[in-house]
Amino acid sequence: MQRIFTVCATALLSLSLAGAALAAPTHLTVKIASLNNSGEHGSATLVQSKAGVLVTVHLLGNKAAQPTHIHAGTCGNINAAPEWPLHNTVNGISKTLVSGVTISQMLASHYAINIHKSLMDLKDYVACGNIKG
Ligand SMILES: [Cu+2]
Repeated sequence: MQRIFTVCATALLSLSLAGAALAAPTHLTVKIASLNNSGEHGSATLVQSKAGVLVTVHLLGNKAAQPTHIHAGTCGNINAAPEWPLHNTVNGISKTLVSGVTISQMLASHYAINIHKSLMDLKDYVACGNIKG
């Protein structure tokens, strides 16, 4: 009886480990909301590959180059220092491969995609989106 229980428990553990591996997200969409009445908003897609996470930001209302980063924290409580730099958003698009990280790792903590008004006005935020599952 004891032996049967042990075998079943091992099988269950294996199943749940396999489930966790399958559940690792390969795609994620992040909603990006306007900040400070900028009128700029949109979304970002995160796609996992072996090389890292391909982050593509689509921002309506953006024209000139705007610094874009992933910061630790949330849009309401963000760490001012960028965690991962992304390419500037220009003509509504920023596309960057963030290497050496997984979507799961990003989701395990709080991170946000943050867009700044300009290089001269880095402290002015125009749009932000929380990376969450
Ligand atoms: Cu930033």
